[in-house]
Amino acid sequence: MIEKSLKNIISKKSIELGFDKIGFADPKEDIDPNKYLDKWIESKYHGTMQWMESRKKERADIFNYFPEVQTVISLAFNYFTKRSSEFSEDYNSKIKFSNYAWGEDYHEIIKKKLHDIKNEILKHDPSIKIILCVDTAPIMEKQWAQKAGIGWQGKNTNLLTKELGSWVFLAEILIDKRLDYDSPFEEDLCGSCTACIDSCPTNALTEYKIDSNKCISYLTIEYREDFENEDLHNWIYGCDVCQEVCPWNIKFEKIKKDKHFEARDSLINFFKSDWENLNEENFKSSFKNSAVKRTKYKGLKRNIDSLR
Ligand code: B12
Ligand code: SF4
Ligand code: SF4
Repeated sequence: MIEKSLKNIISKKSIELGFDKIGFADPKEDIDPNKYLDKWIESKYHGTMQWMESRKKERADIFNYFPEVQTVISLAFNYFTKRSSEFSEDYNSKIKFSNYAWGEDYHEIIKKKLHDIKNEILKHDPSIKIILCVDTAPIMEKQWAQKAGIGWQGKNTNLLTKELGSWVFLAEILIDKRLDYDSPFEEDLCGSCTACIDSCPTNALTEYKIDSNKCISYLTIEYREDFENEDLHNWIYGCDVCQEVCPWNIKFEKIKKDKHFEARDSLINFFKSDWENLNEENFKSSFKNSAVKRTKYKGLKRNIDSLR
């Protein structure tokens, strides 16, 4: 039986919590008919991200992750407050720091919001089984967002929305209850544009495909070894180039009024003073509750030291 009122309850709560888009997908949708995930891993495009390989079966088939799932609820949260290039210009700095990581760790902020929606669902029906996902769960979030009607996957491989461009975090609520499904987003609105591919400083992109080994985001955040001769093009954490050049972002990006995602004071201070003064102690205090913890002090220092 399709439950009618719960979809409205969830949608209403998500808007109240600041989510910008929501959609409901059928888990039986085939998210990767051409087996691109297998091909991507066979090509070693995941680099040293072993976790992409080890949980491949779950990523490719959501029923291997949550066998009882009946609805995939996909959510998008706009985090855009400013462009990294403008932020650097403000401080006359050549250093660039990806805008998704300026404020609080989105994993924690978004997860809290998902918990609030979960409580609302349980108030309605305490028997519903629920799994909350944001980034780290072994599911393909962009593909589910497309199936839920939120947007399309562009040539830079990010999920783009018509209303806000690609500056959105994705999250999901998986439930063992059948709700009304939305239609997938079927259009590809990239058209003949290739701006992201042409602008990627390391040629990490071919159409709809990324080689992580070449991607600055991967190198600065996920790659743990010492660098040999990598050129980070002044990025010390993440990279926004393929999003900054995208015409959909240029036209539709909207500033989100959310203090959690604005640049934290310590980051502003580093830009005002000098990144070379970063030490283990001020790293710990400055990046508390920040996604930047992922690189640890050693990683961020390596990135800074490798700038040319
Ligand atoms: C691994 C990973 C990375 C890796 C690999 C990136 C990637 N594109 O996969 C690295 C470390 C490089 C990375 C970087 C970034 N990431 Co990341 N990442 C992930 C993660 C954990 C898994 C993604 C995944 O499954 N990749 C596997 C490959 C196979 O997937 P895919 O690229 O989507 O592949 C599809 C297409 O390429 C297509 N395809 C492949 N070949 C071909 C050929 C043809 C002809 C066609 C038509 C299609 C096609 O089919 C594939 C399968 O559907 C997700 C979270 C999650 N659980 O989903 C976040 C996620 C994708 N990342 C995110 C973000 C924000 C970023 C960065 C913007 C951060 C930054 N500013 O530095 C960059 C963007 C770099 C980029 N251009 O993609 C967001 C993206 C939000 C959005 N709007 O899309 C996510 C969803 C996290 C979140 N919860 O918000 N990331
Ligand atoms: S994040 Fe930067 S390096 Fe990675 S694909 Fe986009 S432009 Fe290229
Ligand atoms: S820059 Fe152009 S090709 Fe790349 S994602 Fe945006 S619209 Fe698509």
